[in-house]
Amino acid sequence: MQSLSELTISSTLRDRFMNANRVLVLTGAGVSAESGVPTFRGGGNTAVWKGMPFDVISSAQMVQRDLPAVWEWFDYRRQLLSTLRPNAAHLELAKWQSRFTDFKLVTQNIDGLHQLAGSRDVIELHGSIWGGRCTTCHSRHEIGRAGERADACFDCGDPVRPDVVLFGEMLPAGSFEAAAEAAANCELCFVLGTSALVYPAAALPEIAREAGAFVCEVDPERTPLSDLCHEVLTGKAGEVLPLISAVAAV
Ligand code: BJW
Repeated sequence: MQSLSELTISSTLRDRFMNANRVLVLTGAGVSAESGVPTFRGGGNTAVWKGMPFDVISSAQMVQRDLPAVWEWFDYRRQLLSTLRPNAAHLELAKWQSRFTDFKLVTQNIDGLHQLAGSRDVIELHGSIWGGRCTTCHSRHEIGRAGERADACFDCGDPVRPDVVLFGEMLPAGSFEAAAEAAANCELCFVLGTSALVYPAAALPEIAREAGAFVCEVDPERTPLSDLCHEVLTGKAGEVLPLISAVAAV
């Protein structure tokens, strides 16, 4: 990884950043890493819970087979999250929303840290850890910061599961469509802290690029999207984003 002092923000990116009206940002787990939230992948590692890889415990099959175990994993992560704060990347993105005429923040993260930093109208493609939904009637149940949650649905009494999107499950109605429309219409697209392995989220920068947007990735590691990007800034989001703002302020 380049050191921050070696990182060059091109004059093209600076000009695009200064002049863009329509900006789309796609974030992934790496944006919350500096807050202390573990990523799923990266550095050759895979997140594991009690010996189970995350894609086993965070799967639709596990919800069917052992819902209490799934809740245990999500309760543990909510407890951790309740002690964590937004980092410099979340705070910078919250500032960007008033900088551009049309700013859309799309996240794969379920942690709610963008909203805690002050971002509004965030499109949460993979749901929220702060919600549950009924396995039968799909009623939604908010989970408070203190962690209190219902095991049984208030409406029909059937089991409640985490309101997140697991592999093979559909994204929340309309969320990808809204994100894809923003991608097709943006002039500048940032891809931040995602391994870009999970679809359909990883298709958004492809849509933006195809529609003529300038695409910039910020990540300490290269990803399958790096070659598609006009600019790749190798570094941590919490360090690089403030630098982009600073360069554009000069
Ligand atoms: C830093 C950093 C720092 C570190 N600063 N960066 C097309 C092709 C192939 C497959 C499919 C396809 N379309 C659909 C699929 C199937 C599947 C899929 O994509 N599979 C692939 C993995 C092969 N997709 C789905 O199933 C999706 N549903 C769907 O498509 O429905 C339609 C459908 C239904 C039925 C049949 C067919 C179609 C749903 C995907 C749901 C993903 N869910 C999870 C779990 C959520 C719950 C939980 O949290 O437990 O979402 S999986 C996990 O991965 C989580 C994340 O949101 C997601 C993405 O991970 P992300 O954010 O990229 O994190 P990491 O850890 O992978 O990467 C971190 C990055 O940060 C790294 O690059 C680091 O270097 C970097 N980093 N520090 C900046 N400081």
